[in-house]
Amino acid sequence: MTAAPVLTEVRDGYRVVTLNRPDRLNAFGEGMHGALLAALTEAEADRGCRALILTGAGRGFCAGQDLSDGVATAGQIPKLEETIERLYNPIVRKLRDLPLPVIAAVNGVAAGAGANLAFGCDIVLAARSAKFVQSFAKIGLVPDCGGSWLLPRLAGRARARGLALLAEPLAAEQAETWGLIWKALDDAALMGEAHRLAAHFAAQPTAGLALIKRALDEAEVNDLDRQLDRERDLQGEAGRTPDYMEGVAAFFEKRPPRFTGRA
Ligand code: T3D
Repeated sequence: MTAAPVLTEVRDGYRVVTLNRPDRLNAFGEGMHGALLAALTEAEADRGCRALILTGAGRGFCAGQDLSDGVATAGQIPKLEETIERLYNPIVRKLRDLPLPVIAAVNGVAAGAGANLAFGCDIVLAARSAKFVQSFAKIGLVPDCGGSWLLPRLAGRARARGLALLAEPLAAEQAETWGLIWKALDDAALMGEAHRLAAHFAAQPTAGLALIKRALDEAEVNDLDRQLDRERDLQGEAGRTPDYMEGVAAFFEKRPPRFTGRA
């Protein structure tokens, strides 16, 4: 029996989604794109799920597309645009739209689509031994999974071009120094910190956090005037959540807040 390509563990208030093809460094093979999208969609539908950890089984996080899938077989003309539209883009859009914080726990190498999948998460933690590789240039492809959009915004023009054109591995610590990820951690500390953050988020005002995500995403394309309008509207929405009332009440009553999250 073949193992499920994606595993989901339901914890108290959050979920852990694990890419599970360790013998291929969790490269995206047959069935894995759909399984990941389904895991994210199920997390979204579960109102008790208030944070998500995305990680990889074994020594890698994700090596991008499985290159042994036969698509590049001599004599065939691949239509990669179809794969991207059908398999990758829905995952990237779903990750962006999830109304809860997504923590990438990058346990090992993240290459190609795997690197950009990680960069698309809200909080990126990486083991010190992990590295990020924009492998695309090595095989004549273009950064996908949102990479061409994310890289210049995360790293700036010069570093984005260096990373994408040279396809050299970027060590986790360098990625932290350059602002591509939140934190590089000792390998043994990675999952503990990911669970600590997820448990923290599971007790926070989730609807408000989702509005923060939306505000920051929209700011990437808005000018200041448009963004001020959006802040007005999003703040209006946030102010109508029960968690806003609870947060203010807890402040004045000098007690910890009891947020209901996605209620
Ligand atoms: O095709 C489309 O649909 C378009 C979409 C494209 C999206 C993309 O992601 S394109 C980019 C695809 N990914 C790559 O090009 C990365 C290829 N892998 C590597 O460069 C290296 O494996 C790593 C830098 C990721 C890690 O190197 P290392 O030395 O730590 O491990 P390794 O020995 O190279 O790999 C271990 C095993 O995993 C090995 O198998 P083996 O020899 O033990 O049987 C290797 O072949 C396999 N593996 C690693 N990456 C892939 C893979 N098998 C299939 N596809 C992979 N992407």
